[in-house]
Amino acid sequence: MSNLFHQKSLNLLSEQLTEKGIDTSELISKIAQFQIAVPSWALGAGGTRFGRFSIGGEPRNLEEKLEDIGLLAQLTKRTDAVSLHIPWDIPQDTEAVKQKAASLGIGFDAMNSNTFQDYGQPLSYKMGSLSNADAAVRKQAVEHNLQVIEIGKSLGSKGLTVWLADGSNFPGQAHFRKALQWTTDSLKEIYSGMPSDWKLLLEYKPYEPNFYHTVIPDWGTSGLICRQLGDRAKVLVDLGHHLPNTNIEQIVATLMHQDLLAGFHFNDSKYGDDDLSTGSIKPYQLFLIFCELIGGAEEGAQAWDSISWMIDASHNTKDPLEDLIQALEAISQAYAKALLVDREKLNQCQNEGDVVAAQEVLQEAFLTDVRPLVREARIQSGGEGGPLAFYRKEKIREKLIAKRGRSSQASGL
Ligand code: LRH
Ligand code: MN
Ligand code: MN
Repeated sequence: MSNLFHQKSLNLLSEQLTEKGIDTSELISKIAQFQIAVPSWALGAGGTRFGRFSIGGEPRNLEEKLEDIGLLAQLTKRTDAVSLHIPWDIPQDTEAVKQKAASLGIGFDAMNSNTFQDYGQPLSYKMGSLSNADAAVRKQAVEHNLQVIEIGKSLGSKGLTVWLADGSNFPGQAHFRKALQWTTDSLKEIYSGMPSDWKLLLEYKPYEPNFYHTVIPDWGTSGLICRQLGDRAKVLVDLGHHLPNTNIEQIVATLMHQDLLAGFHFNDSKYGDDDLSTGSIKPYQLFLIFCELIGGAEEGAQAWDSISWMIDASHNTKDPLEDLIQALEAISQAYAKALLVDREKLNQCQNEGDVVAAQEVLQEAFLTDVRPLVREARIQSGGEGGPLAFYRKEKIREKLIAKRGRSSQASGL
């Protein structure tokens, strides 16, 4: 897209928004400030337990993962942090990793522990980790999380994300109440091992890898546990971790109302935990989620800054960097559209029971083409107007393949 075309569309949109009493420059600066962390496991092709097909030029180590995120940051200006996963990303030389990240302008978002795989540790997690009937396995899993906290401390992270695969595949296999209690007790130990300025982000997921019962299947169970841990334990909403048609925006509103929302793992889903690109399936849902977030923050339910933002996706068929560019764009668009909602009018419609007008308010915002605003925010921050076009024009993947090889595989899902 030419610069002239961009300017023309931006001017037209600014005029329309000004007529509605919306300050365009304020919007642009809000969009520009919104930063979303990238997980270390999103940089390679994967996300499947079946065949894995390298895209070529995948990062071979943590330093190269940081380089990829640095590149994304440079092009999009929408990300400034990486979320590391242990043991996939154990830093060999912490100081060197910190320096490398700092030189690229990348910080360390929440750390992720892993007690859902066996990777050479003494006791197996086959029958669960924090919920395991064997106290020795629970102890090992707690200690792993405490080690992850230590690694995170040395890097300057301020959070621990826990996702558990714990559950059972057949009726009778597990004792529901005991499994929940053991999980809660284990998490209490982990929580008390966190520095006082850290938060614990507790994910939930209805099914997979267990298909009969999952110990933390939903936001309610996660919230119940968090309540027993302390104020710094909150619920992490991964968009893909819901049964089809779940009203996620309502979950977000309820969690904010209870000061229990830790943050997001952005992705999209058709059936289940598909880890599809954010906004590729249900962009309207994403917009409605942002409406609740903005409303909740403005009305004082929970501060905007207390919420963590991260992408959690992994693909087998797309160039991961191109996918991340698309995801960052989709998130920015949903946010920008939600900022356009006339909240006062919406409130009035709600109070008066004007259902039709309430829908109009939302549609008016959602159907606005906000791409010129998102593009302008990127340009003003020093990024590329069209990062995807730039990436392709500069043949960045080809350059990465030349440097790292055609069959390199990043550690991850
Ligand atoms: C599994 C999962 C989870 C992440 C973890 C690394 O569903 O995607 O959401 O946090 O893997
Ligand atoms: Mn997740
Ligand atoms: Mn997931």
